[in-house]
Amino acid sequence: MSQAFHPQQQLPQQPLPVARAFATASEVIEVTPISDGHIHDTYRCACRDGALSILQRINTAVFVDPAAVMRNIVIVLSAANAGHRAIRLPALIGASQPDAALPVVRRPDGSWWRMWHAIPGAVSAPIPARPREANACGRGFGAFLAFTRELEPKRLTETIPRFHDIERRLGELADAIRLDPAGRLSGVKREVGLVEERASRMTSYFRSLGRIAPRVTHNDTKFNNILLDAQSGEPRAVIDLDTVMAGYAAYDFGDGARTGAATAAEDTGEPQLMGLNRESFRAYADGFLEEASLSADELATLPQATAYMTFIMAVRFLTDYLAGDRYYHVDDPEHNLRRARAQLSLVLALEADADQIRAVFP
Ligand code: GN1
Ligand code: MG
Repeated sequence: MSQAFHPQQQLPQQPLPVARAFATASEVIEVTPISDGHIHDTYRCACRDGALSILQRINTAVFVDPAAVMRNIVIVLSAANAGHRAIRLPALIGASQPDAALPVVRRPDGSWWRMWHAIPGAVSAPIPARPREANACGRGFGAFLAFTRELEPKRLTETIPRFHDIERRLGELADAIRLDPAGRLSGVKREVGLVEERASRMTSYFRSLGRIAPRVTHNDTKFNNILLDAQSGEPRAVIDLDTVMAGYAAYDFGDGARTGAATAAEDTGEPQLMGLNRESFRAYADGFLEEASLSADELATLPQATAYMTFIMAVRFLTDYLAGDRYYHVDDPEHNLRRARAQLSLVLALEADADQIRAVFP
């Protein structure tokens, strides 16, 4: 186990009593941890009537204004209930004794918890994905953008400021390099060099996005944030609404392709196996464009979007590695380094495939 610092872990909480403070139709009888996400603590809850729900302790070190996160989600869900959507969103279960306007349970130790209905028969897509799953993923995230089109981005709070702004992320990397708080810099000279060589190009790309009107985007379109129907493989639901806020279509397109058209997992220990599955990429892009109906200006940003999102994740993982694993959950002390290396391998592969990528777009 790593010695990573996770502020939440200092205050162990029993999830079962918290789960029972939500208004489930019948009593929660079993709570099991799920280790999928990198941010929150997540549990699957089984109820006496057989229903399943998902309990999450919100990571308030990452989301310092959890009320704003929940307000954003409530706005997005009520817009979803109002209609025009081809994609389902998960539904929240409120507290049985709501102490506030928000569907959360707050504990005296300062922790914030929320609960979702599980979506029966829906599964996350495997990684690496086959073209068919990549296409479903593209359609699902594309449909999400089509649905949020009507939502005014100013209604949502920017819960993590400058989330996909590479200038912010490069600044944080520079701080980590200067301070080297965990004494890990000497082992990552090559990775730092790869980042530095690309920094100004990525910054120009980011600045060019500023010429487009922001819209409401999901901002965390990792492949496992879409659920597919276990039988038909059709996109069923888009989950993880924490970072839904103003952004650009390029963010959602790029992060979905980063994870859904890659040949290996985000944290593969064999970065030489990481690359672009061209067939999955084409299938993903076709699905996304079929549903999203983007403007010509937005379309023009997509060929570089996957490399941009992959690069920003490389920078963030490398920064967290240098910082001593303070942000992402890690399985071991090398985990963030594996993630950073795998993402950098993918950046190199995307550069090598730039012509083929460009040819996918109209
Ligand atoms: C985090 O919540 P999760 O695990 O889907 C992160 C994303 C990264 C992702 C990398 C709030 O996403 O930005 O792309 O890890 N979320 C936050 O796997 O930082
Ligand atoms: Mg997330």
